[in-house]
Amino acid sequence: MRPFDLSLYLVTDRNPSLHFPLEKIVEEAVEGGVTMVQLREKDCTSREFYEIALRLKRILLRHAVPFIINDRVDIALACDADGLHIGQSDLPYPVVRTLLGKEKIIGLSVENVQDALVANSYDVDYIAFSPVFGTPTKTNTACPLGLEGVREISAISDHPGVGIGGLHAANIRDVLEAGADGIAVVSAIMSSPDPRQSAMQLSNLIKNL
Ligand code: TZP
Ligand code: MG
Repeated sequence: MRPFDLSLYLVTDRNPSLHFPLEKIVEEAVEGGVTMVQLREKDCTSREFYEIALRLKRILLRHAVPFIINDRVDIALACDADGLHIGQSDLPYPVVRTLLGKEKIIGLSVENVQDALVANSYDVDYIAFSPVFGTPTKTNTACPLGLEGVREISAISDHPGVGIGGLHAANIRDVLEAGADGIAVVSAIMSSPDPRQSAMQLSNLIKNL
């Protein structure tokens, strides 16, 4: 399996990317210090998803940053991504592992302690605490875990975990101190007028904790 570093994880969304094309944001973000990228597309055709995936994969290979697909096992296989991220209503983890094989990185979102206990019975590569805080970027989420939820889940989880949902420069320290191993962001980088600078600021905060 490709080694991976959860510390600053960019999850893409073209909707809040007000300023630049996706490829430019991703490239600048990795130059600014993003350690992992997940392509998350909810409103496009399979063909478009696949073509975007191939373009991002090329960029991320040059930067040696792992490339993860959200939800779609078929797209992950078709573009030979480094891994897949699934949630609680996607295909079950054991099915996804069988389809992708043991060399791929698989992440699983957990929404509560029960999900995390189930994840302990799986060889998932990481979990996501989802969501840590409420966020306009994704409104159909479970009830936000808050810092207390991150603390509770990281205390019982056997897997490394990344926080997602409403995270930005002013609150990432709290989330890491609550037990997360990394920070996943959408709008803090996708909506930034300077994605490289925003990634650098987050990266420096994380490194200097
Ligand atoms: N999953 C849980 S919250 C979320 C996803 C994809 C969106 C996070 O977006 P933002 O802009 O970083 O709050
Ligand atoms: Mg999903």
